Amino acid sequence: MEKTHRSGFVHLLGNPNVGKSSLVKAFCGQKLAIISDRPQTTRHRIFIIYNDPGHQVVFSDAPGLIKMPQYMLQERMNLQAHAGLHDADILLFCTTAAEPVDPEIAATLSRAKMPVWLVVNKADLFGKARLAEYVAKWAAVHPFQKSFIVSALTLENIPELMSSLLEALPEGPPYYPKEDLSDRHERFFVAEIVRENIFRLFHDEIPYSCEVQVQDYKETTGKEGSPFARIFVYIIVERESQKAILLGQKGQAIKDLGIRARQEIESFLGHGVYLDLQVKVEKNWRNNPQALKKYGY
Ligand SMILES: Nc1nc2c(ncn2[C@@H]2O[C@H](COP(=O)(O)OP(=O)(O)OP(=O)(O)O)[C@@H](O)[C@H]2O)c(=O)[nH]1
Ligand SMILES: [Mg+2]
Repeated sequence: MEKTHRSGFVHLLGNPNVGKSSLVKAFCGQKLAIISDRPQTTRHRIFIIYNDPGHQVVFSDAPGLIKMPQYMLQERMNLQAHAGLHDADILLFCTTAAEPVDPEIAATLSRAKMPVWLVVNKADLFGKARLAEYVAKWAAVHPFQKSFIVSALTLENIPELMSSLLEALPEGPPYYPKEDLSDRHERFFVAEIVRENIFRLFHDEIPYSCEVQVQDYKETTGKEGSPFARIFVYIIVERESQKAILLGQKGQAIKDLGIRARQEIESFLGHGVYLDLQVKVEKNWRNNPQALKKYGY
């Protein structure tokens, strides 16, 4: 008799910066979604797929909830954050003990049709008593089916949460080919790696004003016939002053960005890369519906 196979969608909902993308990395044992120490890093909902012989979990990583959107891009990000409320098998409400217990979020959770689990992340940063108290506060406003106190950093309780997920998923065939790691292609992750490095190298509003688009991606062969890619990327900013900051004095800033991003793209793809970065100004793109559509928001 054939062994049972379980599969399903697990959506991560929560405030910005609580560690949703880091949790997906911890669940899957490898990093695909970008992570930074600043809020609003994730902009698109993406599926990251965990596979083992008996299971397929499609994790839906999404932007954090933005309470008062300041521009249209943030409104689109909120739509992405909520999208999993319609189609997930299990909803993980992700938070940390530093986040307020928010009645607005509790109301959102109460509308979810699927089981909702509480995941209190960054346990490494808080004492046991404070964590227990925090879980009790949330339990008083929402009847979570299960609660976990975890750390995506130290992996505390991550195996326990993961095995509970595997057990809870419905029986069924895989949704994606078992070798797939994501619903997104390499081009998407290449652009994300550039954006992640913009978060690391630039401050204030700069990372929030940038959109990164792969313009051309040519797979060729390098020396001795090894695979090689020539990748041309546009970084779109809203103003000339932002372009000047990205370029830096004598182009030094963009050069540093290019070196770091190329190294990471090479290790992601597993082969050599030529990376060309160009900065373009598209005034007010974050509030322009056509631009947002063009950039996939
Ligand atoms: N100490 C500690 N830091 C963590 C933990 N999990 C994530 N972080 C850090 O928290 C920051 C935010 O992590 P992300 O995974 O980007 O958070 P996110 O919820 O995906 O953020 P957005 O995409 O902006 O909504 C990063 O600096 C992570 O390294 C944890 O368990 N402990
Ligand atoms: Mg994220």
